[in-house]
Amino acid sequence: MKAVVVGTAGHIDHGKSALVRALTGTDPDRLAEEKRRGITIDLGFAHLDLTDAAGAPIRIGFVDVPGHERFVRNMLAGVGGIDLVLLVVAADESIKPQTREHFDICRLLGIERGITVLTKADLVDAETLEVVKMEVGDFLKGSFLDPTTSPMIAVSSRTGVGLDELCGQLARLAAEIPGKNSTAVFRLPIDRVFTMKGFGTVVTGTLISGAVHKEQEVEVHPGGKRLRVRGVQVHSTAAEQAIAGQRTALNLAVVETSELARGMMLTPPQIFRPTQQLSAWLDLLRSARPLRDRARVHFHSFTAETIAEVSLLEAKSLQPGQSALARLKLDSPLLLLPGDRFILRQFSPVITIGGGRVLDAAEPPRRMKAEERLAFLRTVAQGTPEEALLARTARRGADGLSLSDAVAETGWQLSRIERMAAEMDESRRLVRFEDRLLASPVVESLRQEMLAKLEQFHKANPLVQGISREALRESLRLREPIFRGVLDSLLRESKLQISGETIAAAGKGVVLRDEEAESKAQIERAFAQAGLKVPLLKEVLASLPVDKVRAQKIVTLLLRDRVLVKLSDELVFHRDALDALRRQIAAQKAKTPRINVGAFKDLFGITRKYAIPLLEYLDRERVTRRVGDEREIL
Ligand SMILES: Nc1nc2c(ncn2[C@@H]2O[C@H](COP(=O)(O)OP(=O)(O)OP(=O)(O)O)[C@@H](O)[C@H]2O)c(=O)[nH]1
Ligand SMILES: [Mg+2]
Repeated sequence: MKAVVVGTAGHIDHGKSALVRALTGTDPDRLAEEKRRGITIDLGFAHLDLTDAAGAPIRIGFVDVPGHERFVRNMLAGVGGIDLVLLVVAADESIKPQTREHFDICRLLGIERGITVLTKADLVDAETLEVVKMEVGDFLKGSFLDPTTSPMIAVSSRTGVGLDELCGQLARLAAEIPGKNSTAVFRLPIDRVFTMKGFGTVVTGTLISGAVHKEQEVEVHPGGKRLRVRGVQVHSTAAEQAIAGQRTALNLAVVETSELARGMMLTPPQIFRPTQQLSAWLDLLRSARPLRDRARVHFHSFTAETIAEVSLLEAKSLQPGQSALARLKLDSPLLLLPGDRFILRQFSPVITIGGGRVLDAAEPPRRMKAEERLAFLRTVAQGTPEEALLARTARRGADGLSLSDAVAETGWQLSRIERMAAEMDESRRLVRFEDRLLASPVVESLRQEMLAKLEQFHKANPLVQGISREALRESLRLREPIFRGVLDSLLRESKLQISGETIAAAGKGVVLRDEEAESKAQIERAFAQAGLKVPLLKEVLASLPVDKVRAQKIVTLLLRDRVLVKLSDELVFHRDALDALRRQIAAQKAKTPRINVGAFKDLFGITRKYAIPLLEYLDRERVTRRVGDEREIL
């Protein structure tokens, strides 16, 4: 059965409670003090079953609010979840201060549908009724209750006049109301806590989103306490579950009533965290005084209230009738989500001055610049849900937005976020890497960065086949799933290659190995064949198939391994050639124990340029010893 929640609104004594009783048979004023004083103090509840034009049943849950100016905060706790309002104006009094204030509150909360009910019609003559109708019609012009688009009905709760017409309009409007958001995670703002004999602790509220089941575990915000739902009642009837839009009572296991209070919110466990900082779109009423930056105000949202400090993000003050982006710092933490409406009341004297809509209640990334934050908030305020999700993803940069954070930031169900992400992945606006979402431009720059890192590595380490996976990940400072995702995307496009734990740029690793091995062999060969008549090092390097830097590296490696031996900046010999030299010199000793430079040159067929460094080398190696102009062979 479709369920719709209807709230009353209007000045004190204008007949709101009498109207609810006349419609439902239930007196919403349940407190002894209310009955004694004849006024409503706290919220009252009743329900009525109607059928729509097609004959389908509709259950109307009423939330009756107090009109007294001192109890506006109770009124605010009641109107948060309503679908439709009955703006009650007594025909014998017309518009009064709380008519205006309650009406302002309804507009600020974004309530879209309602009926204007002129009560106590039995107390005025037809002419007076017409005047009041005109007056009220003027007052409502251009609003969601404009009499040209929404009904205005004169009734008498005493005589019953107009009640049938009212029920007809209620059924018609209720049928028009779209089903509440059941694609969102369940949230129940608590409006009453009491003990029921034989049951224990019971909380009630208007379920603003999702569904809550019997035996489900719930979390209380703030505080984080976990409780089990022992029983569910919908509009006073036991049920297996309650769904968005229904007046809901939950019987909670093992909890003292003192641990729960109006203003707390129930949700599924381990999803949300209450916040003390939020960004919002603010609307200041025309009747309000200009709101200055840093003003302290009373903040009301659903059944909760606290004190907030307003930081205006675009100007030093906000003029009456204007709207602006703002950041609110709350005195106590509340669970709020984008789209939630709130009311602001002046600190003192306490009157309603404005309201607004939450845009973001998540901890914003620190590195965001002020103008980036404003752009983000504008996108969230005006964009489609897809654009908002994309903006939330983009602001997390290379960290990405985890799916669980996406749920916590939006209150949307995981399945909805996954579906949206899949569509946007398809249209290349974002990329999903395991449980994280990244904006496409971010992924593209990570891909470029990874390729640049590889290039850099190859340049600095020409002899190494590739960088180790871990070193590459650390140099990019990426989370594992994102690193893996970027790596895979480049691998799929053959922009890099992986062998075991080693990663190389495309072509680089393998080609590098071949070219270098080849070059190394070529150098060795060149020097081995040259014997002592070695070519100039720079000539050998120039003839190699690798660039100069890498050629130099290969030489360094050969020198380190003592395959080549360097005797001067220009002269490098192969180890075998030098060994042969030593053997020949040793053999020479038998013939002449001494040798001079000239004889040495002739013996090996080399020039002085080679002979001197070679003899000096032999001296160092203690193969020969210099004696005057000659060498003694040792
Ligand atoms: N004659 C007449 N009296 C009415 C009618 N409706 C309400 N009353 C009387 O007006 C007085 C106030 O009615 P309530 O229904 O308590 O008014 P209310 O708007 O709920 O007041 P608060 O909740 O305190 O803001 C009561 O004495 C009612 O009997 C009506 O249609 N005709
Ligand atoms: Mg009342």
